[in-house]
Amino acid sequence: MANPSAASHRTRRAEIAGGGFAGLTAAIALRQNGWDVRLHEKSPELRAFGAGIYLWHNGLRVLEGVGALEDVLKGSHTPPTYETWMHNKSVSRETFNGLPWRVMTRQHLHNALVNRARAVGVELRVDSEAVAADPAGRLTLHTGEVLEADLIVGADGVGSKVRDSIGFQQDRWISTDGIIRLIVPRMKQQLGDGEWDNTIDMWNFSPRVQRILYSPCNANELYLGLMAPAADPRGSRVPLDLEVWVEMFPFLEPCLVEAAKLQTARYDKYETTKLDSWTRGKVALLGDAAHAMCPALGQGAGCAMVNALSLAQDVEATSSVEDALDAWEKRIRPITDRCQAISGQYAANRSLSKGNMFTPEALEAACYDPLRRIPSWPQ
Ligand code: FAD
Ligand code: 5PR
Repeated sequence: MANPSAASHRTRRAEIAGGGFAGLTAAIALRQNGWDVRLHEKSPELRAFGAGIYLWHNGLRVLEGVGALEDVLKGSHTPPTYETWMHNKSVSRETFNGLPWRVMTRQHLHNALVNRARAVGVELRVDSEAVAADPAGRLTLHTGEVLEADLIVGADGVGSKVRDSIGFQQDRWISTDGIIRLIVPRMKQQLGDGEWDNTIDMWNFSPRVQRILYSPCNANELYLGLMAPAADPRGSRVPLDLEVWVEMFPFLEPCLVEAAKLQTARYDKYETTKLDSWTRGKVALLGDAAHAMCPALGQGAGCAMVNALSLAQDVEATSSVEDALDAWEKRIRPITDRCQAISGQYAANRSLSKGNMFTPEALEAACYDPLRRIPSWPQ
C-alpha cells in the first residue's frame, strides 16, 4: 500500500493526552515516523510520580527503538540476582536465563524520555489538561480549545478523561494490599555485610503481613516498596511507622530511618482496569488508561511502552487510522491481557512469596521484542 502521508501530501498530526511513560513513548515513536506530534500534560511540569521502576527486555527494546536506551542505561542498575526471602531466609535466586532487566528511579526514565521527545521535535505543552475526545479525531482541552488530528492518544493514566468522555465499558477493581514507595540513599556501608546490590523481595507473614521489595537503582539511590494490607493501620501509615518496620526488618534500619524522614510518602492500593476495547474511531488508549495492572510482574509501564511503539508501527502500515487501530489492538493486546491476569493472580495470592515465580508464562511480556515483533528470549 502507498505511504499514506505521501499519498495525501500532508504530514499527519497526533494529539496526545498525558506525559507519562506511555504518552512520551508514543510521541517519540510517531514523531520519528514523520508525524507532527503535540503532547498535553495537565501538570505544570513534566515529572514522574512514584519512586523506582523495573524495566525488562521488552521495555528496554522500546527504549532502543525510540533512541533513549543509552541515556537510561547510564545511572541505572541490573542487580546480579533477584532474590526472594521468606521470614529472612532465602527461598530463591533468579537470573532469568540472561533475560535483560534493569532497575532505575522513575525520574531517571522520565528525564531520558522527555529529553528524547524534545530532541526529535515533539511539541510539549504543560498546564494543558485534556477533558474530552471525539472518535472523529478531536481533543478538547480544559480551556475549551478543540484540536483536530488524524490520531488522538489517551495516555492520561488510570483516571483517564479521554477514556471516560467516550464511554468504554470497563471493569475496575482495587487490591486489599497496598504499598509505600520511596527512594532513599543506598547506605551500603551502614548495612554491613550482605549482597546489597541484589534485588531482595523480603516477605514476612507473621506476626503481621509485611513485605519490603529492596531494589538498588544505582550507586546512590535505593527504591523501597513497603507493602502491608490496607487493613493494617500501622503498616499502611505514612509517614512511615518506623518502629513497626524496624521490628520486622532490623537489618534495614539505616535505610528505614531515612525512609521515615520522608513527609511526602503515600500509601497506594493497586488499581486494575479492563476495557472492552482500547480504541474508538481515531482515538487510541494507552498505558494505565487502557490496562492498569497490579505490579507483581513489574510490567505496567513495560507493556504500555511496547503498545505505544507498536501503535506507531501499525499506523504506518495502513492508510486508514481507524483500521490501523483495530489491527493494532488485535495484534498486541493479548500479551498485555495475559500479563495483567497473571499479575492480578500473583498479587491476590501473594504468590511471589514462594520464590521462583518468574515462570515462562509470567515472563511472556518481558520476552517480547517489539522491534522484531516476536517473542525473542531465550534467543
Ligand atoms: P501515568 O504514569 O499515570 O501518566 C499519566 C500522565 O498523564 C501523568 O503525567 C498525568 O499527570 C497526566 N494526565 C492525567 N490526566 C490528564 C489529562 N486529563 N490531560 C493531560 N494530562 C493528564 N510498571 C513497570 O513497568 N515496572 C514496574 O516496576 C512497575 N512498578 C509499579 C509499582 C506500583 C506500586 C504501581 C502502582 C505500578 C507499577 N508499575 C510498574 C506500573 C506503572 O507505574 C504504570 O503502568 C505506568 O506508569 C503507566 O504509565 P502511563 O503513562 O500510562 O500513566
Ligand atoms: N514487582 C515490582 C514492584 O514494583 C512491585 C511488586 C512486584 C517490580 C510493587 O512495587 O508485587 O507489588 C509487587
